[in-house]
Amino acid sequence: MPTYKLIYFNVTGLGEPIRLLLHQSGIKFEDKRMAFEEWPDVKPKMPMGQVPVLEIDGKPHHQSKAICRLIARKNNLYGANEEESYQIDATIETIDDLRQAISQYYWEEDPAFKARLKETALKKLPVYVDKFEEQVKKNGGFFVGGKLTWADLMYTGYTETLSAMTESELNKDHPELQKLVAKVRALPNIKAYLDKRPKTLF
Ligand SMILES: N[C@@H](CCC(=O)N[C@@H](CS)C(=O)NCC(=O)O)C(=O)O
Repeated sequence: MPTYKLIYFNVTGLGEPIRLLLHQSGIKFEDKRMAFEEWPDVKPKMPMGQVPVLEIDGKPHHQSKAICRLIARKNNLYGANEEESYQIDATIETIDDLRQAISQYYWEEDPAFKARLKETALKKLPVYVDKFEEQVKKNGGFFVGGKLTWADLMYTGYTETLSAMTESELNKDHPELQKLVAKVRALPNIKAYLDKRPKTLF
């Protein structure tokens, strides 16, 4: 059995979809949650100076979505055929476009630029969430193919981060998305993790 160690900060962010995928797949892993003060020492040791990084038998794997794909492919969470995998990829990239728009304004320090980025992101947000709602409704309560895939896990993982960053409930007035997230959070392995997960800012 390979050993797994996920290195990230003590937040949900880009690490959470990986944590959800590992838990859902029944893979035991060390969930290393660095304090921000540890980062200057760790950064030079990471492949591209960033996290999350998943070490598998000590070998570092970087880029969160590439890590998710690796786990999803091995654990039947990446669609039944190439077309479904494409649908999952397209969904993931769209969800991530929204995350990036929100995260860019959240972390921006220049007040004027932050306000411009925020305006753009908050215009995008309802359009995207409406589309996601339609997609889940059309696909039997999941993003793709009427069954659980890593798109559902990623969206669930990002829901907390994006709600915290925008200081609003991401899925407010979107019952299909609320049901999807509740369903994912109730999966036995995921629920067991969420019940004992450290409380964090986001
Ligand atoms: N595209 C990369 C982005 C990684 C990234 O931006 N990581 C941030 C934390 S969320 C980071 O390491 N920040 C610290 C730094 O760049 O020094 C991924 O998805 O893994």
